Amino acid sequence: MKEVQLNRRALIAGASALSLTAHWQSSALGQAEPGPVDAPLAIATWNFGQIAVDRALKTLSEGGTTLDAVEQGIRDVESSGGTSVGLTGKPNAAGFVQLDACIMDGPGHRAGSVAGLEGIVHPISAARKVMEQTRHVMLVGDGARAFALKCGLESVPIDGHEAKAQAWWKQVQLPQPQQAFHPPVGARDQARPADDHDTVTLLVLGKDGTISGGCSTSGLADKFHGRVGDSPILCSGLYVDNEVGAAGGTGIGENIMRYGASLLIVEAMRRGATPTQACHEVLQRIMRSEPPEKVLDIYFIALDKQGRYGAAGTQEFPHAVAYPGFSQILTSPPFTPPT
Ligand code: SD4
Repeated sequence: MKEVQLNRRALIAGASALSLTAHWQSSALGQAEPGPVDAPLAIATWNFGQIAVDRALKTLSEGGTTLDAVEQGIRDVESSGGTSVGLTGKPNAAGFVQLDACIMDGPGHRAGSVAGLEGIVHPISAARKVMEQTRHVMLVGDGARAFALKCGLESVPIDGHEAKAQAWWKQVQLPQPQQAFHPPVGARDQARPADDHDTVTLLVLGKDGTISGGCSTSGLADKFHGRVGDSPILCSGLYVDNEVGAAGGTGIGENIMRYGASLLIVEAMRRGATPTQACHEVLQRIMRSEPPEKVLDIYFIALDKQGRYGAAGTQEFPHAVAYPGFSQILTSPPFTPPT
C-alpha cells in the first residue's frame, strides 16, 4: 500500500511520478489537489477505505450500479474485523456495540439510514432496505433491528442488552453542562486522539455520471448508550446530489452534525468550489465558530460530477482513492485556515 502526502513538497518532488497517476494540479489555495479523472471513481475514508474503493470498482466492472458498489464496498469493511465498523466495532459506555449507517442514491435523491442498531452484521444493507422497502428514511434502535431481521439480514443475538443498558443508565454520572458541551479540550494542532473511532464513508461516481454514497460506523468508543453520531444523519455525515457531487465525514460526529457539514460541502461545490476547496471552506467555517482550544478532530471527503475529488481534515487524513488503473491511500495534510 503506497501512501502519498498531498502537499506542495510532494507535488514538486514527485511531480513526474504522481502526475502520471493521480492527475495532480495546483489549487488556488496553494495545495496540491487532484484534477479530474475519468469515471468510475471511488473515494473512501481512512486506510480501510482501500477495501471499500477496490470492491466498489470491482462491483461496477461486474455490471453493478453505483448503489451496489457503495453497499458492497462498505459491507466488505463491515466484515473485515476492523475496530470501528461493524460488529467488531467500538463498544459504547454500557458495553454494547451500537451501529449507525446511511446510504444515499443520486438518482431520485433517495436515502435510507439506521441508527443505534445492535446485532446486525451489515448495517449498510439495513439502510439500503429502509430506502428500498419502506416509505421512510430512517429507523432506529429496536425498530431498526426488528426491520433488519424481518428483511432476513444476518444477525447475532442481543439477549440481555436492554436490562444491562438500564442498569448502566442508573449508575452513570452526568457531566456538568460546560464539560459536556466542550469535550475534549487541548491544542487544536495536537496529534489525533487515540484510535477511539473511525467511520467508513464511501462515495462513488459512475461512468454515466450517477453518484451514490454511504457510511457505516460503530461511532465513538465509550459513547452514551443510545448516542447517535453524524454518520446516519443525512446532510451531516453524508450527502449526495446527482447534479453536483457528494460529500461525507468522519471524526467526532458532534462537531460535524451541528453544522450539516456534508450538505455545506456539496453546496460549496454547486457554487463552483472544487472538492478540496469545498472541504477547506467548511472546515474553516467550523473552526471559526468553535473555541480555539477545542479539539475538533473532523475529516471530509468529496467528489464532483466532473470526476474531481478531494479530502481534508483537522489532522493528517489518510483516504483511499480508486479509478481504473489507480488505487492508493493518499494522505491530506492537516488543514490550517489562512490567517
Ligand atoms: C461518530 N463520526 O459516530 C462518527 C465516528 C467517526 O472517525 O467517524 N470517527 O461520531
